[in-house]
Amino acid sequence: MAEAFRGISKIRFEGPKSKNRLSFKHYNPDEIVEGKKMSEHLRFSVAYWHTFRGTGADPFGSATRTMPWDDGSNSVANAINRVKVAFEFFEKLGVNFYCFHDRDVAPEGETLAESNRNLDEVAKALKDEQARTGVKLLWGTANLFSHPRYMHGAATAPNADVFAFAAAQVAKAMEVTKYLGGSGYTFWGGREGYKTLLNTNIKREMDHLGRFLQLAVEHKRQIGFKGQFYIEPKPKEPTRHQYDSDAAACWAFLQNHGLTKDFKLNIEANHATLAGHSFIHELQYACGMGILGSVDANRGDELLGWDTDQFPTNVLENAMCMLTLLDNGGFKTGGLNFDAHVARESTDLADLFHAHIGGMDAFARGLKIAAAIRKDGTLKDMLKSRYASWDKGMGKKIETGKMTMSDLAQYMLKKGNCDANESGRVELLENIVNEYL
Ligand code: XLS
Ligand code: NI
Ligand code: NI
Repeated sequence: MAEAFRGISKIRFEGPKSKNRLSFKHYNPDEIVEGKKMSEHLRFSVAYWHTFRGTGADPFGSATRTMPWDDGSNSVANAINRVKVAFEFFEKLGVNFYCFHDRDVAPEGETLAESNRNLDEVAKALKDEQARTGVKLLWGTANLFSHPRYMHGAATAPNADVFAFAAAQVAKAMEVTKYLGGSGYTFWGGREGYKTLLNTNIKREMDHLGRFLQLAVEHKRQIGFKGQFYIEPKPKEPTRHQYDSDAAACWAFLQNHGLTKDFKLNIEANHATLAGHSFIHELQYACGMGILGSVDANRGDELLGWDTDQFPTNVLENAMCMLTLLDNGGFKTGGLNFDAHVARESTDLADLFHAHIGGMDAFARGLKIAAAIRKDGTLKDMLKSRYASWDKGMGKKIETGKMTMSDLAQYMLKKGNCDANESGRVELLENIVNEYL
């Protein structure tokens, strides 16, 4: 096949002084940070749907990008051709992972059987390209939101047949993910929510979603798929309310349905801000509960209320993300998946490279900053000192369950009063972080 990205060769690390815009200034895959290669810390992944199926179309206008290799048809041959282009891109960019939905890679047929056959054919091509390049599948997923049959929901649809169709689709997508050696499988419930409560039975729908995920766990065991399951929280869009609205809602849901052992979360930056939280809040909440699995690395727009899926170029935010990850042992099965698209007006093929290079460099800087903050140790020491009263004496007795409420009343009656705590030192902490940027 002819080269798709002519004139663009392998993107290399050239350091911060390089004037070559198609090079990495900070991402140096083999550089060791805290005893591990940068590439192993960051585990970058390209999102097939944005980078190879995104056209620039939005609700107000049509496609702006033409992909010279795409013949515009819905054929399997076109899909297979696209696979080759995608792997040329992964190789030139130097990412080790990619993610896809079933319908991104292969066309939907007239019947489920035809769709499955299409997917099998494309999966063969994906497998060949993986073998040729060494690029791996970070996670697979099923698109349970684009087809009109899912307009009322998939697992939470009011029609049981739609639930059954969605189950069949997930079973197949999971089998293909296994066939491709994927390290994970993601559930993002784009339409698992509602438009109006006037036609919605919340309890029944959420129980159906719980049942759906239990069936997925059973199927996973049956087929011997060893990858990690993730739920990706998002509060709204396209639905008015999505049940998996944030990390805390997911944690409650997993507990209610006996799913805590089988699921971790895939935290997306822009979904956190849509939920009214910071990206770092969602990461730290998930880490606190022991359920951080993977990250959809992107960025929202403070002025807009929807998922703008911009590339993650905010160095401070990326540094805080990497600090959280390093403090919690880093990725096991997950990675940083660029669930991001170029702007509608970015129409050069090279823009796809610039976008990813920007995200990768900004995360490489974030990693180095996080490692420097950890090496210095001041933040950690200050955090420890803030909770020092719990490490000894009364605090320790309370934490280990040795005190009753009347014991505490007695203790305080005797003591008479108490101070608040040492200063929270909010501004000083912020200044310390800035010292490393
Ligand atoms: C949409 C989601 C989606 C998931 C995968 O907002 O981010 O792209 O990552 O279904
Ligand atoms: Ni996402
Ligand atoms: Ni998203």
